[in-house]
Amino acid sequence: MKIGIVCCPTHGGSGVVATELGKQLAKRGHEVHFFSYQVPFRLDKFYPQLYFHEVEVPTYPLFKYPPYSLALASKIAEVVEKEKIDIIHVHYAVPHSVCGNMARDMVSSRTGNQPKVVSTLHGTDITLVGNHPSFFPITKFGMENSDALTCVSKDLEKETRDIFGVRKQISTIYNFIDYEEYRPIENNKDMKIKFAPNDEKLLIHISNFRPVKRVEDVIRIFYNVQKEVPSRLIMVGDGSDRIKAEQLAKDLGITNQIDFLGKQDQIKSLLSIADLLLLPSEKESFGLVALEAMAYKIPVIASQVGGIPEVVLNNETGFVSPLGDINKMAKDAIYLLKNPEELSKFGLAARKRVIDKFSVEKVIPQYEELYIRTLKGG
Ligand code: GMT
Repeated sequence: MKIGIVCCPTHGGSGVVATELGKQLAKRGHEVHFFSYQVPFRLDKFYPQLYFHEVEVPTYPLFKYPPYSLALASKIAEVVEKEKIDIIHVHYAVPHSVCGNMARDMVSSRTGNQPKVVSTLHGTDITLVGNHPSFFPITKFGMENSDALTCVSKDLEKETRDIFGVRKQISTIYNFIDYEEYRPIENNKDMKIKFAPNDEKLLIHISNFRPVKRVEDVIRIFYNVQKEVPSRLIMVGDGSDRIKAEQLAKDLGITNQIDFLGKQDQIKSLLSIADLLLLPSEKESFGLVALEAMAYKIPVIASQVGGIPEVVLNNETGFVSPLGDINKMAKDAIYLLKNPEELSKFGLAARKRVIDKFSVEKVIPQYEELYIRTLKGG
């Protein structure tokens, strides 16, 4: 098949999933065309069968806000017509669903060909951005006029129905990971020593540091943990709440035990040395970072929100707790860190769960089947 993929190119789960999907589809012999305003950061080398189309947005003094969505729709239509693309697969509903619809309708009115639009909803496009009154009607329109809709968890599927009253079929297709690529590195001592010179336990948090990630909870959990277990914390990412997290660490007197690394393209080597992932988010439709950690045999301490319990099995691959229950999260973390056998049992179960349920082999065929069904009009 010839597949167009539209996504956000920056750090963030939806762009990562879209890019990894494109790479896997190309590996399986499909021709894949990416559309965005810059090369997605995970398209880090040359892949045969894979093309990138940059969307250029001209500025003009009349426009306070350059119309990216129009430029995107035009670019998709131009390339879809020229390359005879079958499927336009957009990731993140805002503004991509409606751009995909516009492009499809432009191609169809010019050529009579009818490419199909698949929209994958990722989370904040439904729960935070898309349901803002400014975007609600167009997000709903974009979804209802897509030829197929997918969500990354059952919980997000329910939220989409509850918030938008979407009645058409929605398929839940879970996020996935190439577990061969994300595999624990034994003996990564040189790396570990940089962060834990005295062989302390290492906790890690990776996110965009937006309010929804509750990074101050991460610091508070760690504060309780380090009182009981010699440990250090690695904070990866950047965003509006980083400053609050840094200030809190200072107020609690634990700055020396925390490394704020900022945004990192390569998280694999960091995951390979961590013992636990902290993910106390307020909302999380899936929690891709939990999957990445679990592939590295890292148990996850998370809040029981959104799609997280579909990924992290409580008391098996980690612990999920009521939102904001810092004391319980710290207690669970301490329990695992003080019991090496439990820690490694949870770690093994975590990687097994990734292989059993969220592997490339399990998930990519679900997208291929959906494309085929959609092309047949089903
Ligand atoms: O919140 C983020 O980390 C970014 C956001 C995005 O759209 O890039 O992530 C959303 O999509 C990811 C990939 O499907 C999910 O794993 C995240 O859980 C989801 N974020 C939220 O729902 C808050």
